[in-house]
Amino acid sequence: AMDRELLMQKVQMQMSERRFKHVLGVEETAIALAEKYGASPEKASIAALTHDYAKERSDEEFQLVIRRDGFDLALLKWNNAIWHGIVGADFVQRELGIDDEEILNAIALHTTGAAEMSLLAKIIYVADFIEPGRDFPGVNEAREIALVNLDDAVAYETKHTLTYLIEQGKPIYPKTIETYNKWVAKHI
Ligand code: DGI
Ligand code: FE
Ligand code: FE
Ligand code: FE
Repeated sequence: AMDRELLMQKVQMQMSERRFKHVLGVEETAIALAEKYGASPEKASIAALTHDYAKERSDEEFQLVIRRDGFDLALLKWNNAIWHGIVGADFVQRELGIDDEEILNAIALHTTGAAEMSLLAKIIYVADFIEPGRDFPGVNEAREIALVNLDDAVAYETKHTLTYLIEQGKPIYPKTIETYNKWVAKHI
């Protein structure tokens, strides 16, 4: 397997300095959460370093890969926000040779979450939201919750993101709604 230094170089080459700084913030946060909640810090590091690997690829490249690699063609109606995680995991596997299914799944789910999430997937989802470079109303509350209960942090982030998307009149990807129903909505 590739060492961390080489992986960092390969990731850095794919993105702006600003985004790379975000990635390093997600890594630092994900390792801390892994240590706190009993996940592998090595896997947290790899998943964090690669979670936005494909974010600066063109729409045309995503569309080509969705058709070529057998993704659900309903994805073609969406955009980079949704593609860079779900389809981005495929770029990480093919171009970086990362085959760990738990890491690939955490990358795939990092934007939308899911009803079923591994500990590592929750860590990457939350670390992406609270890394030190993030600055938005509510981020400090999210950071405090993440120190206490990871599932509560998943719920807080999901509600915050969905509320923001709805306020902006954005379309909601079905998996985002599944995440809301599982982690936020009260049982009937
Ligand atoms: O890649 P990052 O900026 O670090 O963060 P991210 O991958 O969590 O989110 C990328 C964008 O995706 C962010 O602007 C919020 C947006 N997003 C998340 N869920 C949905 C969504 N956009 C739409 N339209 N629908 C969703 O369900
Ligand atoms: Fe992302
Ligand atoms: Fe996120
Ligand atoms: Fe990110």
